[in-house]
Amino acid sequence: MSYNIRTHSYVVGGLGVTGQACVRFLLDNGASVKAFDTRMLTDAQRDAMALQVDIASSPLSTHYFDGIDTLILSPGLSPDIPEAQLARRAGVEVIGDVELFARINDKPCVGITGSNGKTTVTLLLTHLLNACGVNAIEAGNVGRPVLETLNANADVVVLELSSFQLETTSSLRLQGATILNLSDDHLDRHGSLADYAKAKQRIFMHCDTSIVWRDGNVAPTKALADTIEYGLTETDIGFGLTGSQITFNAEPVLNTRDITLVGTHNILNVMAALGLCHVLGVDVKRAASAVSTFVSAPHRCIEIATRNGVRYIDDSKATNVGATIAAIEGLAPVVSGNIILIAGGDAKGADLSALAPQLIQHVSAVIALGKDRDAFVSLHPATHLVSTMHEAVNAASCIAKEGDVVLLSPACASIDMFSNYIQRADVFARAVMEVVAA
Ligand code: UMA
Ligand code: ADP
Repeated sequence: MSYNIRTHSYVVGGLGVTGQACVRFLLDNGASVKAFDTRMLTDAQRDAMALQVDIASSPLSTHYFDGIDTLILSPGLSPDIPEAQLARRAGVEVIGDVELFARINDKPCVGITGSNGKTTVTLLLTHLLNACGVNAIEAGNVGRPVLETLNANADVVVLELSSFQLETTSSLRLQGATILNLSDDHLDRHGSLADYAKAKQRIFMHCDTSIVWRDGNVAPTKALADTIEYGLTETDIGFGLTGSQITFNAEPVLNTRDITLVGTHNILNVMAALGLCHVLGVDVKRAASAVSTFVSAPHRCIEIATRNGVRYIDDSKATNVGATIAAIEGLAPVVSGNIILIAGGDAKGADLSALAPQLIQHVSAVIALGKDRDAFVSLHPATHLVSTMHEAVNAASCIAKEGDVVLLSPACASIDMFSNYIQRADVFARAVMEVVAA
């Protein structure tokens, strides 16, 4: 370990999953550390964390950063918050946990970012590598804090990286990396799509091979040693699609019938994961043979019930416009009736009008709820405004006929009405079960 933690003194900003992992790691390695959370923590929360450090709340004293070398900021805290500005004025460097990981880690890593599909590709790639005998572990935005992989028994670390994490990372070496796609998201934090894209591009700063969607808007803006392209058209180079056959350098590797995930976006996800397998020296055909045994993470276009020929689909993880477009386009070709969409929530500053073409072409009615529900009224003539998820499910089931799909794919975050997308999905599922049982 050439970067010596013991000789540095740290402040950890934010005490969620990331912050707690940082404090534990730094203490375990003999560093000097204290922490702050800009929200007022209760004694019970402090006790639950069981962290043996001094924890401050906002506002921090003017001299809080005296004698400190490094502020490790949790991804949910913007580098522009007053506490980070105070640190910078005191000459303290501001980094994230992924940067600290990058300075210490010696395992091969690959990185995955994008507006949508990160978790799917991260988990799929980890599954494929393990199926091929490579001991891989997933970490990052997917949920496991990256520092927890440093002592893990693994040959490869598969990193899901959010724009928040990339913003505070500058020396991460990656054998391969991909920006899967880019659509409006987190604009309330980044300000503009251009700045959001700039944060995502940081994944390629020290990367050997990029995996690039041929028809996307996400190629690296800097030259890399190597690139593998993929897309849904026929090609002799990289990944392509000939009929239902996925090819790699013109060789058939997988029939799309063997992909259990719904929608064409998931064919792209499979190609991206196979591209990263190739970068890691794993035979693509062998990896492809394990795709059929991958089980998707919940709340991503999963059918949860059927009643009178109406299918109810939970895509609560669709927290932005790009994901909802993918769900509608993926389902439209396989739905015999209409799609009735339940959507709305906190649009995070995004322009929802990008949804209009898919709504008009493929959706018979929109049931809108949440903070930004009114934005749907101008996008579809049959928009019904409701106040609760139960009302939404009841309204949708009254409209639905045999062959239709009731799709929860909100295009918005859930935090205006629920604690997270999982709770939103749970409330949806409960309401659906009531309708199904009635
Ligand atoms: N806090 C403050 N001030 C604030 C906001 C938060 O002090 O203004 C404190 C909260 O009181 C809390 C802590 O910060 O104690 C929460 O920190 P955090 O928001 O960074 O969340 P973590 O629990 O550390 O989880 C983070 C990621 N969360 C975010 O980026 C918002 C998790 O991604 C990730 O799984 C985890 O690190 C492990 O790496 C979640 C996420 O929503 C899934 N990511 C976004 C997304 O996918 O769209 C980017
Ligand atoms: P992320 O981790 O980037 O949020 P997930 O894999 O959790 O991505 O999927 C989030 C949402 O995006 C789900 O609704 C899913 O159906 C959709 N999705 C998955 N892959 C893609 C893709 N390649 N393009 C567009 N939407 C996608």
